[in-house]
Amino acid sequence: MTTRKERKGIWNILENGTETQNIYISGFHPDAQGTPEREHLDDEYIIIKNGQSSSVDMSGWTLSDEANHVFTFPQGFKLNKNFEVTVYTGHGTNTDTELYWSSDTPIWNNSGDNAYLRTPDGSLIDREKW
Ligand SMILES: [Ca+2]
Ligand SMILES: [Ca+2]
Repeated sequence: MTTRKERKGIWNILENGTETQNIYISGFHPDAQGTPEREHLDDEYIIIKNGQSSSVDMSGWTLSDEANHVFTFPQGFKLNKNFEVTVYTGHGTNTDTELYWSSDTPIWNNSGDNAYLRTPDGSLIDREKW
């Protein structure tokens, strides 16, 4: 089951003065179907939405879990306005809307975890807890 949410009017003022609005974790799917889970990591993912009115350059942003496994967004990655990007735990070819952590083991604990979205300077943009 994927849980989705919508948010409006959330503003974050980053330490470098950049204002971001409505960039958030819009969905999460920690429990990949099939066993063992490590062989189905294309079904373990986090979705991030850019709900603001302009694209955002996410070069160097990070997505991390409670155990501090860290995924760094590739240099030059831009998320277009009103688009979502899905970050899969497993391996694959990155596109504008799909990124791959390239992990060989699960990242997101099925029973409970935290997902943190941060800018390169460490500012917390969003946290999703389940
Ligand atoms: Ca999992
Ligand atoms: Ca974890």
